[in-house]
Amino acid sequence: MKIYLSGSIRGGREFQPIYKVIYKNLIENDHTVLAHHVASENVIETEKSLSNQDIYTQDVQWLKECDGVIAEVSLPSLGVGYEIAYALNLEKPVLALYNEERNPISAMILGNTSQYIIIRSYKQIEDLLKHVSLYLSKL
Ligand code: 6IA
Repeated sequence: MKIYLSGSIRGGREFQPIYKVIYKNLIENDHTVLAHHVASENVIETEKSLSNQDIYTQDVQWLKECDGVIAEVSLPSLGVGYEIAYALNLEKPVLALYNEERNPISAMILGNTSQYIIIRSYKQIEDLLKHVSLYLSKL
């Protein structure tokens, strides 16, 4: 499956190690990860040469191509929120994950009634990976 991995970049990089865990899990299970740069330690450095418009155009193309979106929403990020809304409008299944100690998460996510979004909290990495695995098994 082609999975779009959505996580905060300019909204803060505190959760990058978590994005990397999700990325590695997806690769180990033979999925293709689109927008994998969110998992990279050096995204801000390595993507410096891209314009904002290049980034937007590429990411929207990947959202159209993907089979589903896994979004880590513990940090408030305009880009992640935008990507979730964009994917839901395309009727792509979205899994939104957040660390349960990071409340409050936006009501626009927690209160979202779309049939295409699943919202799950996690405490440990093991819980997060269980949510990922269950989501993927239903795609
Ligand atoms: O608002 P944010 O930057 O936190 O939005 C993060 C989301 O937007 C991610 O899920 C990405 O898919 C997308 N995004 C934002 N910035 C980039 C980027 N380079 N490259 C690819 N996707 C991005 C940013 C580099 C820049 C800081 C020099």
